[in-house]
Amino acid sequence: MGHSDPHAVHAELNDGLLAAQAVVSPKYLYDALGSKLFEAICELPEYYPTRTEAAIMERHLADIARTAGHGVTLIDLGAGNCAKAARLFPALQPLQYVPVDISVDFLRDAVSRLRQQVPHIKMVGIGMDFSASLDLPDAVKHERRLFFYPGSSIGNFAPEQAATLLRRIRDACGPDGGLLIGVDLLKDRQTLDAAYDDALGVTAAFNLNLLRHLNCLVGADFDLRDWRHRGYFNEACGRVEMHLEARREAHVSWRGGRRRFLPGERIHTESSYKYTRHGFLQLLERSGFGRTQTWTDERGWFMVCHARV
Ligand code: AVI
Repeated sequence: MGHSDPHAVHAELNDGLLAAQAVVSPKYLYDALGSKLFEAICELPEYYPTRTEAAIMERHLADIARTAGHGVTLIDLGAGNCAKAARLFPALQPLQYVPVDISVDFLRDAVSRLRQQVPHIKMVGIGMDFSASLDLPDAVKHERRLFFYPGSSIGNFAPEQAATLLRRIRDACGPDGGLLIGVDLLKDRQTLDAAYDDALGVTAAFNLNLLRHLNCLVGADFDLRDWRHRGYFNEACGRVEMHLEARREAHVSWRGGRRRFLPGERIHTESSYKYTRHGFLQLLERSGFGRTQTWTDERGWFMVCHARV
């Protein structure tokens, strides 16, 4: 397992914090505590994507496995606790499992637990920021590859960046490989607002924890009590947005920089794009995928899609 380059991390965060509209990439939401808070979000009644996707996968598992093909190397992008991929194992019977995640310690624990439960599947955990590069180790390169990108994490990229990542996946999966991806679909505002601003405040804690992570990554001195969570659907942009909003004037410094935030000023921490079925299939096509198959739930809230070149 590896680590992201600390200089690149510092440069990216410094630029984002100093931008006219301050912005921090959502990948920094996932330190060890952030990954645990995200697990808790997935249990919330308001956060429908995880359970809706799981229900689609469970209901259509045999069909999905038949479409994707057995005996593949399963490359799990943003694997987290590896639970979603593990549910595919019985039907898919992968030869090799390669979980990839930026949160290295969290991944290491998950992989060592999973190894004990499923000792017959070879596992290679990779700590990597795959939004920057998908350069996989040689051991992983030669088998038939199925990329697995569930949870609508693709929605956390703007459509152009999403197309870049999808093209990178297409190049890495080769002519006989494929991509199994979960995508959240556009729906009513009330449902979306509640999913990203839950009554218990877990999403607020998840968002605010980003500031703790920044304190640690770049030696910043954010006081979490100066900030509040905002999460809502921006219909014009077809995305849910998360921001951290200054409750009062806040002076923040970090290694190599500082900034004064005025009351009400925001740091944009995440966008979560929602697609129509047609819109996402077009994005796949633009990214070089030709043959696609989709599965959805009765309400049409979420879509699971298999795509090959
Ligand atoms: C990981 N990702 C797809 C989640 C989402 O829905 O955009 C992250 C999340 N943010 C707030 N709640 C969940």
